[in-house]
Amino acid sequence: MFREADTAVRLSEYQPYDWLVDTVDLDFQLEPAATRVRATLAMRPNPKGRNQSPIVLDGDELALVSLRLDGRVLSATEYEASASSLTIKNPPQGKLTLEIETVINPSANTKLMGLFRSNKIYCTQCEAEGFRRITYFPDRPDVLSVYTVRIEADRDEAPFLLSNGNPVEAFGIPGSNRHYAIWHDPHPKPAYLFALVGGKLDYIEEPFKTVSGRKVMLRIFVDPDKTQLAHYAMDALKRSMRWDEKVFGCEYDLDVFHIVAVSDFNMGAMENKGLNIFNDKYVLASPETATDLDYENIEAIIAHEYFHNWTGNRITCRDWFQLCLKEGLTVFRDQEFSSDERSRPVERIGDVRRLKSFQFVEDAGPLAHPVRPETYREINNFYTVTVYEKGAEVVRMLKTLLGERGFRKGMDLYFKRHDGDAATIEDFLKCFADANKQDLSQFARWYSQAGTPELAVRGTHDAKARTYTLDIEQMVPPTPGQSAKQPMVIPLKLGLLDAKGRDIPLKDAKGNPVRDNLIVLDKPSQTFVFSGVKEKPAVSINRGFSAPVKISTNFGAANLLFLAKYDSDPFNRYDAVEQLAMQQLVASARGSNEPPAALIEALDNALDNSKLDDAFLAQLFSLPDESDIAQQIGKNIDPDAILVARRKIKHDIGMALKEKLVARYQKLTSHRRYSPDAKSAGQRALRNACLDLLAATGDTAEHKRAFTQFEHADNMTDRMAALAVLAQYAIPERETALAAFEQRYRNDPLVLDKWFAVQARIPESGTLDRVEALTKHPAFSMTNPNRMRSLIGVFAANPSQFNRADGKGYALIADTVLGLDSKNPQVAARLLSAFKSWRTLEPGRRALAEKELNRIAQTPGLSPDVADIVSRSFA
Ligand code: 0A1
Ligand code: ZN
Repeated sequence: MFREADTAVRLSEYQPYDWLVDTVDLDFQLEPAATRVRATLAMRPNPKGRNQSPIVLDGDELALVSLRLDGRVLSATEYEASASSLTIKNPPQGKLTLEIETVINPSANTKLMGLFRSNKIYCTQCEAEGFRRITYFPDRPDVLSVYTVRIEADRDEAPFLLSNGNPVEAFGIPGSNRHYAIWHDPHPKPAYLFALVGGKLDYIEEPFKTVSGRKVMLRIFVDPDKTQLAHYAMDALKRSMRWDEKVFGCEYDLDVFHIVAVSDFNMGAMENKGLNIFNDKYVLASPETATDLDYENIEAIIAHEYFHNWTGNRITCRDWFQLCLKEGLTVFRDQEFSSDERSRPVERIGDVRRLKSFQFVEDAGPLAHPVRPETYREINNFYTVTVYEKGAEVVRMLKTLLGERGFRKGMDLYFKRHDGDAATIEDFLKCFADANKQDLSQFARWYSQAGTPELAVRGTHDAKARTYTLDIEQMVPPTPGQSAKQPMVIPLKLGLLDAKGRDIPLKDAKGNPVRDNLIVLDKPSQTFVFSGVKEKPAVSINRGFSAPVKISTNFGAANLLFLAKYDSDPFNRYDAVEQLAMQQLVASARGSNEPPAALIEALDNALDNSKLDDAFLAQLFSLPDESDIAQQIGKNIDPDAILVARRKIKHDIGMALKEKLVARYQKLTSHRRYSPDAKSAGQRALRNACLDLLAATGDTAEHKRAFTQFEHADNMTDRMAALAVLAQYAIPERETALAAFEQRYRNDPLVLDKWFAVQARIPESGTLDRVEALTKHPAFSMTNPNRMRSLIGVFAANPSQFNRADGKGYALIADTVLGLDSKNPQVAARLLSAFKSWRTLEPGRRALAEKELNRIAQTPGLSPDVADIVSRSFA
């Protein structure tokens, strides 16, 4: 049923590859169903490898057409070829040239890995192990080569032919309707960064001059009629390039930088050297079709892929266990970019919300794994929130511990020491240790120990001694394969507030100032004494979410309300409101009828505070999600009770603050032209948060308000927000609005995705039938990842409907996973991970979920991707 345990790949078994591949020459004859690939590899024995070894190359669904070594056709006894590997048994142990010819079928490639066609555009995806679906090759990130690529194709079918690096030449082929282009990438790279694109495209271009004065041409290629939608992405690209020069000293290193947007793509985007390929969702935008969140995501993903040019491409990973080396670091870099471009506190709140909503859940369930896993059976399943988001938090902690300058010194050394390398986490950490003369060996546990650390904090004030004492215990919960844990290094920023809400200068027991208001835990239990504290202070701990941990304290509810009103740290001020809401929601889900007085007081107070900006207030006014509440409850979860509790609290807030919310809604009604900038987006976010709470009062006039906004909106953000509000209520306006939306956008797949998603999210028992009916909609396609995720993926994340008490939600997802598995296992496996919290459910639902997981597990012929997730789900 599953792959045998011994097919697992282990970090501890890393061996360098026995051969070096100095250059790779690729020659593509593009044809929709039979593309011929000729690969010429200049190889020599790796001095760091074993002597006298055969050449073993990876393949995946490949058929060998011909094979030569140093120009000579090899006889059948000299090699062994299968769909998944090619072995040259006794190669000469010196420099040699291998010429390999394969034929592949891009049109039949539904896995969207290797060379495939999306909307008639040829394109590739090679990370992590897709290059082996193009030609036989040592498909591992520590084999670096210089690539030259010749692409030939029909001139009409594929007027544009692109690959990595710089263009060398492009000509028509006389006497035929074919043409070709040659590309050369001077930077040695692993095969996963190879890319090719061919098709009918159009582009926008802008020149860019790097700090040192080099001229680069930037181009974004899109479907021929979509160029006007690519300008925001271009703007984000130029800002990213400038920012990376300024903040990290990283300059671009080729003559061109190309981005191509395609509509069938498994992930968000891919950082192929000089030729980034994007899911078009993260390139195309106009006020009419994209929301503020879309603009924000486009900016962040354009930046992320661009930043990979240094963190990922110039310095790549030795093996896939080191994935966080490029991903955690690059997410940290894109988060910093967004913080500098927008509002730092608001970005931090958003990043932490996502971390807690998704990564904390992963870390608490059967799929938990370290930021750097030590074993895997399918690497595709490790592109996770833990590797990416927790990986970024670890880099952030490093910066907190070393300070701004110490961090930059470490990064500078990393770029200097490892440029051109395939590096490890040890290499990375050593740069920070060396540059700062610090021992980071205990800190390294963040990479090897899974699970979210839990802190129990007790504070005591001694009025006589004028001291405040914090006793802190840390515990890392057991996770699959890791029962006992070692103490972690945990940087906690904190503040003590006096009765007027002012920060008391922090001094240690000896009266010395506490640097950066930072304490560092590194033992199971520790005591910190602060002196000169006359009165019992309010305590603000883990400011800015300086460590990704869960904290329980004895500070009490009054402390929270105080922080909500006065904390100088914006993140903790937000977090105090969030905690007040959470306490209320959890109590209510457990049957309490206590009105949310403290929460309403905090929100009321915030509305009156003219110093708080709109985007920040919008965060305060958007309550924890149902799944966040479930996570807090932790076990025996009844999603219906949570839904009721959340609705009730929204109703109570809407009623209590009605006048102020109406006033704010009206004040924020703007007649200016739409602009996606952070300030305008913040105004819209707050206005739409007010609308949502007002509608929660159940007042028909408020539902009308939402419908009016829907009808008169001049931008997608406001239109979509109104539709999302209406969708929560079984009222005639909902169906009217949904029909109008469909009519208006029926030819725009990316916008219809929003329409699918808003319906899949409806928290009503009719949603299952609605979703099933929508799978028959002409615009829906099971094999397009964006469509699939918008409808089925969003349904799987609808807590009350996926977790229906009759188990039909689980059955729908299981059926979809099984139906999709043979076509696109990567997307199927990701959908299956919706079951990751099944053990926390109340017994009835738990049994139903388990039944579906068993049904999947017992299905013969599962892909490695789905087999891996389903087997680990039982941990
Ligand atoms: N390196 C990309 C993520 C990515 C990974 C695998 C893919 O295969 C389908 C595609 C993209 C990033 O971090 O953006
Ligand atoms: Zn990335």
